Amino acid sequence: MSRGRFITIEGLEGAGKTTAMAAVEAWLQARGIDPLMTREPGGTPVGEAVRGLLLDHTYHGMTAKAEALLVFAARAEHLEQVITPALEAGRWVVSDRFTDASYAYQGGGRGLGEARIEALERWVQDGLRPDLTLYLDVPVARGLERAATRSDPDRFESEREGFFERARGVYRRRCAEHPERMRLIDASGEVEAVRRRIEAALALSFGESE
Ligand code: T5A
Repeated sequence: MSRGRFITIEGLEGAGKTTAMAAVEAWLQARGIDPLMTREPGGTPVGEAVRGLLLDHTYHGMTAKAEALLVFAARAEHLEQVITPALEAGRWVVSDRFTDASYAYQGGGRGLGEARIEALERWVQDGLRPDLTLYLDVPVARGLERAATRSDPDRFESEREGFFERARGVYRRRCAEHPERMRLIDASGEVEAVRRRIEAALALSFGESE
């Protein structure tokens, strides 16, 4: 049996990842593929508990290193218990965020730098990378404006714009550095236009599955 494919969706707050997840799922289902839809941080009982810690305002002063280690602790659990077994069983997996978010938020936003994230990635992932990453790019102010329609901002959503500008810079740079895997999708327009761009990127990568 051939290994399944691994797709990840990335973007700043309010980029439209929720909408993109639904578009990717529908595109795959229309081609007879039943993907496993999951998210990070999360996807397992331990991962969801870690997500609670990461998003909770109570832990406002959490150190950058602790934050990075928690994110990767959740990812280790997610990989061993959910992602790797599914891929090995031939199932396609779609994750709302993965390691590019650690490069952007902890490496860029928190200033830990690329090398530390790379070291954790090597240790925890043992060579596993997504087959395709769709990065939804929106100007920081527009994303935050969209996210602000929710009543209760989480610990990350309460960060200043500079944090998100650094994270966006890392995402955009990574798209340029990894063109074989990462696609930058302009997500600043209407939902329908963004959906069409996502479908075009999927067709380009997995055209043979159509
Ligand atoms: N994190 C995560 C790290 O720091 N390191 C890591 O390694 C990982 C994996 C939680 C946090 O964890 C951090 C980053 C995050 O801050 P999350 O819940 O996935 O991760 O992150 P959020 O960004 O908070 O999720 P959001 O729900 O805010 O973002 P979405 O999913 O991109 O936004 P969405 O789709 O809900 O859209 C927000 C609003 O905008 C509207 C929607 O209807 C909605 O109201 N909208 C649009 N409006 C106009 N035009 C469009 N094209 C629109 N698309 C969406």
